[in-house]
Amino acid sequence: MVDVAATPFPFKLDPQHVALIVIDMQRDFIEPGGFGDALGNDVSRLQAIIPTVAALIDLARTHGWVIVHTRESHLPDLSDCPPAKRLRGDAPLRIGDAGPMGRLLVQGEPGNAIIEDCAPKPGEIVIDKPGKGMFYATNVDAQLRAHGITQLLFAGVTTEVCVQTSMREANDRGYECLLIEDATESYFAQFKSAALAMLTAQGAIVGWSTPLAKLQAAVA
Ligand code: TIU
Repeated sequence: MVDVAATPFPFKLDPQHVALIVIDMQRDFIEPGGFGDALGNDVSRLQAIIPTVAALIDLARTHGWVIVHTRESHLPDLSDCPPAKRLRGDAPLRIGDAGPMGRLLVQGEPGNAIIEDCAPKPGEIVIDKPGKGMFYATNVDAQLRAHGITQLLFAGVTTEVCVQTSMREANDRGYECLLIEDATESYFAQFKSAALAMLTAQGAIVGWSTPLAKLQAAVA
C-alpha cells in the first residue's frame, strides 16, 4: 500500500488492484460544435485540463495500471437513448442531430471520438455508455472485477455530471475512489468545487480527491 496525500485524509493506494477511469474526454464535450457546445456551454474551460489528463494516463501506463476510457454515446438508431434524454431542453441541436462533427453523441461519428491527446492505446478498455454513469447499461463492473480491481482513480469531464455520477455508482459497488482534482473540469467553476467538496465531505462519504502531483509523488 502507498499513502497518497488526499482530501479528506490519505488514500491507501493498492497499486496491484487500481484502475484509472478516464470519463468522456470526447470531442463532443471539449471542442466547439459538439454536444457540450450545443447545450450552450463554454467548452474552452475543459480544454485546459487536457495536458494533466494526458500526464495521468502516462503515469498509469508507466505503472501498468488497468486503464478504462469511457464515451457517452448512443447507437445510430438511438434505441438506447430515452426520449426523456433526447428531448430535454431547447438546444438548437439534439442527440442524434447532425452537427459540424457529425451526429451528436452517436457512436462512430467524428465528434464522438476521444480527443487525440487522450486517445486509448491497444489493450486499454473502452466503454460506450448511454447514460451519465459508467455502470448503467455497460459491462464495466464485470471487466473491472475480472481484473481484480478494487480501487478507481477518476479523471475526465464533466466533474459534476458524468464523473460524479460514475464515482457515486462505483462507491455503491464497493470500489474505493480517488478523484484527480486537476484532471477533471466542469463548464461551471462553482459546480466543480461544490462537487469536490460534497464527494469528500463526511469522512470521504463518496471518496477522496488529490491533485496529480501528489499522486505522482506518492508512487515515484
Ligand atoms: N453536460 C455535461 O456537463 N455533461 C454531460 O452531458 N456529459 C458528461 O459529463 N460526460
